[in-house]
Amino acid sequence: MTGIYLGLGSNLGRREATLAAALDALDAAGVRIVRRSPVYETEPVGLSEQPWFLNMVVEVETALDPEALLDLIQRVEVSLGRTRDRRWGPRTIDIDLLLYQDRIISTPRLVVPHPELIRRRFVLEPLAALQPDLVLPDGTAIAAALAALDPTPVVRRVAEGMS
Ligand code: A4P
Ligand code: MG
Repeated sequence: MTGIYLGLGSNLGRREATLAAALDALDAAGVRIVRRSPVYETEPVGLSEQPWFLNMVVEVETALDPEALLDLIQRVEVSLGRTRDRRWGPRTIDIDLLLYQDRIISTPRLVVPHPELIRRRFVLEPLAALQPDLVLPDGTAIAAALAALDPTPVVRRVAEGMS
């Protein structure tokens, strides 16, 4: 158990292939993918007039500190064609650093745990699928956070090989 979790999302282009390419790129850079959640198809949160996302969460092992891991994540996003235009808008790939063990970080460019994590079913469902008994550094049990969320926006598991 490494306790470092990344959230991945894609809603443009070949979404499933992009998620796979992101994991390959992380692995090639020395970030070992220890476990991966199922892939979920999710209704867009924030800006609703955009395609549905594929989302997943992975647990990784790395010697990189949180800032260096964020640098790498951003390089991988750029290498996969991510352009930053509209906040919450459509993107080929978005990779968020959700949790770095029990670290609490708040700098201008990095906030961990990811501040939206607790409010987002598209993150909590895959995270809970990987680690149902996970407790955040502030003591919040993610199972309880998930149970408290509205059923919408919709999150549904993608059948293996069907996307
Ligand atoms: N940043 C700070 N903390 C972190 C962190 N823990 N992980 C900073 C990653 N980045 C972090 O992010 C903006 C800045 O956040 C970065 O420069 C970094 O220094 P970004 O990826 O460039 O921009 P963004 O993703 O458009 O904005 P933001 O606020 O990160 O949006 P979110 O929260 O990522 O939301 N609906 C569904 N169904 N599925 C989705 O995946 N994603 C979003 C994007 C909206 N709606 C969605 C989904
Ligand atoms: Mg982001």
